[in-house]
Amino acid sequence: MLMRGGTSKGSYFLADDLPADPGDRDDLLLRVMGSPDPRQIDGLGGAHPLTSKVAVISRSAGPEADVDYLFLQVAVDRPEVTDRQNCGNILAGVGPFAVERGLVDADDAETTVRIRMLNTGELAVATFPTPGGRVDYTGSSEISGVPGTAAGVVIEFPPGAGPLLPTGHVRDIVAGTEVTCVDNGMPTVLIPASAMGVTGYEAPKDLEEDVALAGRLREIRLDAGKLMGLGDVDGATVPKLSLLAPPRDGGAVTTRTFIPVRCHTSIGVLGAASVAAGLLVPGGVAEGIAEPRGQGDRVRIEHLTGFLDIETSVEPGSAQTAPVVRRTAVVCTARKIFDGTVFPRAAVPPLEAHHDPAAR
Ligand code: NQM
Repeated sequence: MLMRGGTSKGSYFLADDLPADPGDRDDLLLRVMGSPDPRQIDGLGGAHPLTSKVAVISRSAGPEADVDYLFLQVAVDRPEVTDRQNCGNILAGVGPFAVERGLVDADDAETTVRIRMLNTGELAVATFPTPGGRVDYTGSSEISGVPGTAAGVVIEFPPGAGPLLPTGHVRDIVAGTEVTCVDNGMPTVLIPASAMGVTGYEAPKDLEEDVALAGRLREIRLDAGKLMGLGDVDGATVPKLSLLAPPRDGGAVTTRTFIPVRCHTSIGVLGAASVAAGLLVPGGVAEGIAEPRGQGDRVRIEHLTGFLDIETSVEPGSAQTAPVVRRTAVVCTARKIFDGTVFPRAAVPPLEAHHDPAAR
């Protein structure tokens, strides 16, 4: 099933319909999506990391969840499929897909699905309308970056087990730049845009074409990845890098987020949850840039195409104790676009002719 999840688009599969061996599965998914090819012309992928995504869903093995969700990022220009990151946007379609495929019985008005996110081991709880026991994708919820309105999918994230500040510090100096490394569902490095010599209000294209900026961001990512306990992140899609600038439209902060090479046209759900929590930690690099207080638990993250509201609260910690996230929630939307049979192409062509690092 092809679905829009939030501001991303992906192919959703039942785990049983894919090969059990991860190597065989990934080979099939590359051919399904049309990778490697900067245009993904011969597959379902949309030639951008945000539209080259896969969800693999099954009944949950454990009692604390209804379904298990594995997110796979299919690289656009390289023959690579990775489970090293989660995706909160594609997550928005998981509950509706589980009902559509009969993995979960729908209730009469709305249905709540408990989802084990296999990439991180964390749980998410999604609630969405199912009048008469069928998923209704229509509604009045609007999210920036998606035209029109749709049914809201309310997603609650119970507090995760990992530390909010994976380096143990509220600030670190990486590659000569002061940053805050944070993880509220997505490992993310917060960087003042001004420290990179940009305003933070630029269009993605202008930022992506800045070769000096790309070099500095790469250095920061490699060093921060080690400090965050992620090991060698060369070629990995995490950590994400969020450039921060003062808000311009009544929100808490403006962001431009690198995922990690292409610049996001909005922001990922878990990326935004991490930025929001990072703004609330006293002493972080967002101080003096962001204005996160004053709207209850709502932290409005501005981005290129609008904003994303994250509900989150953080217990600040003390000299002896680390800051802890109390709760995180978001309203997202999703839509079934197509349900049918995909015909994967035969074989992946030679790499060299298709290598375009900018398409990652
Ligand atoms: O952070 C893009 C997206 C994402 C991830 C990315 C996401 C999240 O917008 O939860 O949703 O950061 O690669 O789909």
